[in-house]
Amino acid sequence: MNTLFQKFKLNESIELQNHILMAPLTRCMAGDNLVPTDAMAKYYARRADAGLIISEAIIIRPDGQGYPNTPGLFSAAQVEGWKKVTAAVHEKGGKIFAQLWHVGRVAHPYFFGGDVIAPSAIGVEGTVPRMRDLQYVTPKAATVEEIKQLVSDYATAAKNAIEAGFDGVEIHGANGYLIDQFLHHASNARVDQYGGSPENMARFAIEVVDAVTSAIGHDRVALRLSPGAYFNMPADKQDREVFDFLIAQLNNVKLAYLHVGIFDDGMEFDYLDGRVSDYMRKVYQGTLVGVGGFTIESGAKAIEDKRFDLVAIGRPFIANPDLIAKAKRGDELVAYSDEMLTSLV
Ligand code: FNR
Ligand code: 8K6
Repeated sequence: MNTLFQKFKLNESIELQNHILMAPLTRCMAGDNLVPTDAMAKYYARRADAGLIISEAIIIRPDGQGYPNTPGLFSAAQVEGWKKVTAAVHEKGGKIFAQLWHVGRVAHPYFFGGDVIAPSAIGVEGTVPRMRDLQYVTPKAATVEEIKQLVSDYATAAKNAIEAGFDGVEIHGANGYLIDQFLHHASNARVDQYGGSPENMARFAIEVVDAVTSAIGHDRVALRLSPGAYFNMPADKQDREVFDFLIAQLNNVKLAYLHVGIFDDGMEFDYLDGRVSDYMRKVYQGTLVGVGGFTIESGAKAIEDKRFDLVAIGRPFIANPDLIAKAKRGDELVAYSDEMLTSLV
């Protein structure tokens, strides 16, 4: 337990006040033109005593949107809106990374009026959450030129994040969204340099990481990955080789951290030989952030057992803006429930 409340040096540039991160949590509460609101600034500032806040996922460009009112980081007004959020967090002594997001094939033209692009023209079944009348469409396979543009747009969004006062960025490479779609056989059937082999399937992720680290420095860049394919994505045992290859490459990059993308870290995956966090710990040599169903106590234990270095907490942070203070006092936490998603407290 003691370790949890001690400082943690991510690298030469960034020191965290404790080992507890606020996990990225989409809240669908941005204002007109996807600009962050004052209520969002207050919401994040209330949680500034986390070691690091990872923002809700932020779309890097209009066609990255798949849910209503998810904030953006591609217009001047959005950057100005985020400045209020980061200033409010910094004023209370906190640190905040922007999670950079493009949903790929889970985007819906309803939001932006254009093509939905993805690695391959393979759609997902079903409808947009909260807007059940919007059926997902079959995406268009991105051309190589469009892929280069996407890489460059991630770098631009990262620069915008720094301009907006964020301490760094977490590239959202998890949970079945664009980057993850390149990494799994179920969504990537390309036969060019972006598909067909582990090296090719990992290329887009590596190009994004390279472009973003070149834009803002590797100390300020983190990445979230879901080798387990548990959301919007069926699992395929061939995916293992793709992640083995990608994570081996990442060992040379010196990212701020690598973050497990999972809802429940109790889940086991045959082709990963167990829990996704244990797999990532085995293959990744840098700082690993665990997540998925942890309490303060179980998170502390996992860190003591060296299963990962830092723990991210999601839903309990929605239910308890004062989670850190309560945890330090040993107070009981308010239980999370889905109804809490309707207001930003
Ligand atoms: C999430 N999660 C998530 N993950 C992510 O990478 N970007 C995001 O924007 C979101 N948004 C989001 C919204 C809501 C309402 C939930 C419940 C979850 C996943 C989240 O970061 C985390 O991995 C899981 O919630 C598991 O951690 P907890 O909640 O068990 O601590
Ligand atoms: C929940 C309503 C919020 C609408 C937007 C959600 C955007 C991302 C939500 C990620 C939730 C992850 C759920 C994973 C379920 C895995 C089940 C095994």
